Amino acid sequence: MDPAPAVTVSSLEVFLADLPLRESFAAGHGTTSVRTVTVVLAETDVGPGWGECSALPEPTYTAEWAAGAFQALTEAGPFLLGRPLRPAEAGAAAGKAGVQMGPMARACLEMALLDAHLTAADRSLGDWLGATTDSVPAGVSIGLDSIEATVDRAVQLAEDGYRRLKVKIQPGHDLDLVRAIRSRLPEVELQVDANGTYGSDDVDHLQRIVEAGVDAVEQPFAIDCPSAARELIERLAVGDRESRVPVVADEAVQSPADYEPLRLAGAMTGLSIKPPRVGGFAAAAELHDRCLADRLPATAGGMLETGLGRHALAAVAALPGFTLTGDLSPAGRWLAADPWPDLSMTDGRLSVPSGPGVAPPPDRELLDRFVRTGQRLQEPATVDRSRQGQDPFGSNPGPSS
Ligand code: OSB
Ligand code: MG
Repeated sequence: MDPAPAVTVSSLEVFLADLPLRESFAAGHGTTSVRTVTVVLAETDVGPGWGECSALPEPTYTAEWAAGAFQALTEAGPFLLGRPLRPAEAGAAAGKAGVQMGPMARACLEMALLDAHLTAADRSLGDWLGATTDSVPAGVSIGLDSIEATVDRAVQLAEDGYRRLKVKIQPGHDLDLVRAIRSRLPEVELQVDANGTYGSDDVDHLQRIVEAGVDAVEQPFAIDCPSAARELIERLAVGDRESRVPVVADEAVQSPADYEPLRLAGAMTGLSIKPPRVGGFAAAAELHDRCLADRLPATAGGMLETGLGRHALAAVAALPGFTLTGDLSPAGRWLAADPWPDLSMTDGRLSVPSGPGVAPPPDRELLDRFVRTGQRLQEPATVDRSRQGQDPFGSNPGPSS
């Protein structure tokens, strides 16, 4: 992966859109009922590029949320216009100018600038990243629900062709659920994701859950509980290394800098790489390379993205270190309406996008229909720091329609 060249942004549009979900998605960290999402359109010297910010509607999963990211990106905009910026450095450039953004907002800027560059260069994201396959096995996440409903859903999704199911668990809703799924689906690759809801007293119990037939455990313990993760990993260290059930870090790794301390503490034996959570594609590729060097299995994690983010995820998942099946389902698994073209699934696999850029552009009319608010930042920009602290939506002109 060569560093993408700098592009110069002439205008940045930031949108906050409320996309309908097919069903609520409940997890240990909270419930998402409408997929409010922040997206940007950067007009650059080489053409337009789109970026998606994966922050959820509320700050439940990590500290970022969609409307906060909307404000951060809107405030960052004026500092980004009219000068050459490498995609992976745009967020840091805004930070130096005094607008600090979380990893998901920074990743959104990187995606938009990289999309502009790759589209102009007629190159796909997978090609730029160094993808080694043209299709990836499909995996799907299942939110918290009753045992009966979850088992029915699991059976249906396995029939649809999904190779891996990732089931959300939380204390009091775990062992019986895993046993019920296993009795109906003895062969399926089964992962559980607790979103950090267990504590250091739960190591025995988690071991029992794993022994009921789980192939990977994602973020069982709270981020500030690495010693419990280490203890569980020690319990699971039986047999040869390759066949051990990995304890996968998700929320615990929010930048490449989080990786080495956690690995050295013996607190992770697998990593969910979500480009937005770790600050973008360059950061995700760096983490991927470390996983490969350390023989730590990686999985490509989803964030209930639109087709744009899902195109990106499928490209990232085509790197060779992703040996655990990821959250690789089409956006339509969650979204009832989506301005972006979706991925399609054939025989339990998704093709890695091969078209130019990150994804094809959205249907603007459909996007406008769901946009709650939008801001267009254009040169010559007057940087007015006194705007800080004001209601970011107060003087909003709304979407163009
Ligand atoms: O913990 O992996 C998670 C979605 C939103 C926030 C956190 C998580 C998830 C998922 C992935 O489980 C669902 C998907 O995008 O398919
Ligand atoms: Mg997770």
